[in-house]
Amino acid sequence: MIGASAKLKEKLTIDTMTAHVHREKLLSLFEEGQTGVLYLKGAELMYRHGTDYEFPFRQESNFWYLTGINEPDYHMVLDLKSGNYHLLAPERDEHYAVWHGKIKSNDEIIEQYEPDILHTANKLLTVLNDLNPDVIYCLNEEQAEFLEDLNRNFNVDTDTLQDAITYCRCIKTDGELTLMRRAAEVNNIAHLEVMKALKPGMYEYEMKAIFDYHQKRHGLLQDAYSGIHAGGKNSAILHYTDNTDLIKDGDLYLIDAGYECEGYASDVTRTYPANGKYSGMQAAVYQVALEAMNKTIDAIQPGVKMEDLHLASSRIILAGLKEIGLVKGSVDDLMDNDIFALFFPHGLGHFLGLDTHDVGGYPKGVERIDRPGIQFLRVRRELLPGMVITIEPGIYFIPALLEPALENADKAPFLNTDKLSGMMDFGGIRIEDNLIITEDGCENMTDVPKEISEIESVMRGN
Ligand SMILES: [Mn+2]
Repeated sequence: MIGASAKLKEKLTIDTMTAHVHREKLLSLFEEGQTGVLYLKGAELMYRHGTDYEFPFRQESNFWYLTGINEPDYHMVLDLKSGNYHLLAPERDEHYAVWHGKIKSNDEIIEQYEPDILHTANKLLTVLNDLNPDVIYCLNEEQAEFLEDLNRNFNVDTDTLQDAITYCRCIKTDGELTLMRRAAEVNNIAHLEVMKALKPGMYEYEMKAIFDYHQKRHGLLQDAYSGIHAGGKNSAILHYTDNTDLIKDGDLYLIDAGYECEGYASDVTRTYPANGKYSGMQAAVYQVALEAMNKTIDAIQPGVKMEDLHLASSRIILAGLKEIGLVKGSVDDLMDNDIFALFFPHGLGHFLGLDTHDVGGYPKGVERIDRPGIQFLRVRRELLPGMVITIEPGIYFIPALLEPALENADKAPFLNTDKLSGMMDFGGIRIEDNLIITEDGCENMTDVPKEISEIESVMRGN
């Protein structure tokens, strides 16, 4: 562990080469001879409810992807004709230096970010007027309005650019994969430390504090999403983020958390017993979720569709629950009656990248499947090498779903009422890893114990 920590000290950034590769990739989607410019507005600082409390700055993902710049108030223009990358940097005065520190010189900005031409942001209108584009491609209506406020005569297109960048971001470049592996590597360490630390009588927020500490001491400062630290029945609340309750002996504890490395997310979930030993029913249900996990990962190949993986893992979950005696009937009948959605009501996984629920899950023209459970699946397309996805099957005992089902004449015949009515405080189990799709399967970046024997061994201190 000391060796691993030492190795992680070296700081990684989206280097200028990676941002350059991303711009070239985007430009290659436009036909030769096509004219016009691409315009992107970087993010601004955000404040809390009109006060001077600053939220930590986090660049807009598409802008970060194309520039590697994680500072506020920049703009970029890519000229399709010349291929020139114009960067517009904010003008900072001496007051800014007093409150926020040193102002970068133009030379420093050029050296760090390597634009073809650097301007100040107040020259945006002049730059665009000089380029005189027949069309300006921008990301959304808000940026279109910003441009039209500069000059009513601009011809602005909001359809093309978002699709083009989304297409690029679905297949990760080598530079991106390096950052994602680092985010995963630190997450592996933080999840293991939390697993070692858990004892009955700790509060959920103590687990969060331990998790956050291990991310931050390795230089990852921004959480990728609001982490879930859920004891007992809170583990069956899919987006539980209060993290306020006491974790008791006999409870399950579910942690779903990850940080970003230079914007690139990690998103990992584990579920284990507060007292270090799964009870009989906890172990039985956990083993079903784990089997769904392991078999899904084994089935991953380029060309496989996420919705097929989702349905296959739903079958495994139902077969396992039938084995334990929680559901009744043939797996085919259970599937036909959507019983899986009562226990596994979310999607099997999602793209991961600069956003935790990364872009591109639904290509144009592909709609969500109108069916319980799978309607929330965030990716519906064939997997291809270079995509990064999460796989996260779960089994939950959610009173809001199960109690009405036990009263429902169509669902109740498939459910073991005696057993299930005693499990409304059981909570839920989710296991989630982060995978890179490769030519012949996948690379699993997540290396946190998930077999029952491994977890119990870690929690015993062995
Ligand atoms: Mn996830």
